[in-house]
Amino acid sequence: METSGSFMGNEVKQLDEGYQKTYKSFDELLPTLPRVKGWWFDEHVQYQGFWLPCHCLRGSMLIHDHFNPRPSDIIVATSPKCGTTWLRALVFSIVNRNSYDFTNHPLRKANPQDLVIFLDAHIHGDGSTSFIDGFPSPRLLSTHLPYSLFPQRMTDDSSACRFVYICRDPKDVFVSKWHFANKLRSKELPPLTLEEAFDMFCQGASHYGPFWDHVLGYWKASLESPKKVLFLKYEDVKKQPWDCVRKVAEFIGVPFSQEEEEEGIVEEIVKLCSFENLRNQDVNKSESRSWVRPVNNSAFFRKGEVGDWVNHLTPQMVEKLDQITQVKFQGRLAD
Ligand code: PAP
Repeated sequence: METSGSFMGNEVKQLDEGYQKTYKSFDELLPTLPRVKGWWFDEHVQYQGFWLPCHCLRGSMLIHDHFNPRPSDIIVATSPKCGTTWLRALVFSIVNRNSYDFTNHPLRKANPQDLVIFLDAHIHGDGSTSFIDGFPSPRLLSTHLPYSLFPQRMTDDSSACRFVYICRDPKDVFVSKWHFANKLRSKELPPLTLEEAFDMFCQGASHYGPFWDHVLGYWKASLESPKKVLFLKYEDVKKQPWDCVRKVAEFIGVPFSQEEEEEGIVEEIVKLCSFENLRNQDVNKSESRSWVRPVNNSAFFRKGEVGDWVNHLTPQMVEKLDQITQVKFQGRLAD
């Protein structure tokens, strides 16, 4: 992975002074940070309490220094494997419900990951984030960055850009992440064992981990600034997807009208974005991938169930994870 003074092999000298300053800070900071082995191709470095892949630290610094938020921005956020694919699909179809016919919808032709771009890694070939400035409003973006790493101009109540966050039972997150890691891992490496991954997850050394601190950051923000951060749980969305769709629409300022309710638009959106429907679209069965997303589209649709951990974790693992969760959350996320 390139770091010093270049991006994707291109010199960043043509970028303006502000960008060059950020690249310089990144280059100087990187060797000083604690490191652990990544779950697939990269190392993770510890930055302000969180373990980030190196290229996502660079993304975070570029966003911090150069991203121009708009009041209409909607940022879909998770700790990895909590379900942005689903949430991206839901938010995209809620916002664009008047633009597309449900039978010929973009979600039938593109993976949700390509319709709502991943902010942390999606940097233009010249090394800048300025192309995002050209997106039409409302911009739908996605991130795994912890809330505390966003600049104040994005988290201030007055800045008005909004975050929709989804969390999930850490036992299911861990199992999902372990499967995903083994799909992404280079064939030259031995598979990541469940035990090895479990130890890293418990120690917080996983993508954007510790998982619990990530969740708590957004959860606290949602209490302090309920108009800025909407906090959802995967399990609740599974149980009552219609309620969630209405809640998200209201939160982002586009509630469903009486007429839309009567026409069954909420049900259409839930059906369109369901696991079974998305997984069965040709585009999501394909091997299509990109450099931002070096894994087949199909890898984002594994089981889509609540509680699959029972099929993978030993009673000792369950006890340990539950104990960590209890200590970290102290019942704070209970309904
Ligand atoms: P991330 O973007 O937050 O990293 P993502 O990759 O979307 O998360 O999460 C993947 C999980 O969401 C997978 O869970 P699993 O491994 O337990 O199966 C994936 O199957 C599930 N998922 C993807 N799409 C949907 C959907 N439409 N409804 C429910 N679950 C979904």
